[in-house]
Amino acid sequence: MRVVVLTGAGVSAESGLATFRDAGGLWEGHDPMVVATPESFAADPDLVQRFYDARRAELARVEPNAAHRALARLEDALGDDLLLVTQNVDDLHERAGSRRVVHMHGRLRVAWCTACDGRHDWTGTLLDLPPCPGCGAERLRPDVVWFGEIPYEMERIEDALWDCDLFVSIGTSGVVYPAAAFVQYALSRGVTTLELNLDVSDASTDFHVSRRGPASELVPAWVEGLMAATGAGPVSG
Ligand code: BJW
Ligand code: ZN
Repeated sequence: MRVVVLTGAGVSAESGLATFRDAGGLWEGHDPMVVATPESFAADPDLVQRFYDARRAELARVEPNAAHRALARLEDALGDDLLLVTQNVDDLHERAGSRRVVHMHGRLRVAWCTACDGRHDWTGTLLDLPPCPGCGAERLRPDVVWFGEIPYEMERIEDALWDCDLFVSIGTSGVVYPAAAFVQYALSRGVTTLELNLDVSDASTDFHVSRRGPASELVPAWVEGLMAATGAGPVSG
């Protein structure tokens, strides 16, 4: 069985990372929906860099939760038949053991040089214009996808959606495109669709099945059920 899983901020909420649109999702009075644009960065780069510096630093203080770990177990069982697409810029899926992860909105721990187009692992601050390790230019920004920019690896994601048997959306509000359209794309291909979310989302009625509850409970239960139903166990070798 080929499965595509899409995760959003809700999968990392129980690790202690704030979501974007739930109560408490604001940062120092700034709406992330406003901060996350190239226009905001051009107008006030320090404000935007501080926003991402703070979130990058926070990653060192959080750990993957049971939902991340369950998805890593699912990859152990399904191997290449699972594609995990995340909108999250954190690295909690990888730290739980997932390897086939597409970060369609980029990664916090990577800096992108807009002078030479190089990408560099980054754990510290980007605020004081550190030089690019590749070309020396002081033009590093977080390697994240803002509104108006094109998400990463769209062709790979569309190919996987085109070819899967099951699409599962976990902890995302379903308001940001193109991810919000994946369920429609999957449905048009006759794919079975499942949503796991704490609450009703904008897209809940689109799914064949929509379950309510915390990701740390719903995801392990779904993964164990799927593995039992398909007889999938850890892939050896
Ligand atoms: C739990 C839980 C628990 C909580 N357990 N669940 C008009 C119409 C249609 C589209 C557009 C339009 N105007 C503009 C657009 C396009 C625009 C867009 O979608 N805008 C909308 C707002 C209208 N999109 C873009 O610009 C994108 N680019 C694009 O479209 O390019 C064109 C193109 C596409 C494809 C091919 C070719 C060309 C880019 C979008 C970039 C989004 N970037 C951000 C910031 C990333 C960096 C950062 O992290 O700061 O991505 S915005 C932000 O939203 C972030 C997230 O990944 C994304 C989605 O948020 P998410 O994950 O859903 O979080 P929340 O907070 O919204 O929801 C949390 C959910 O969890 C809730 O449902 C809770 O219930 C649940 N939950 N606790 C389970 N314990
Ligand atoms: Zn450079």
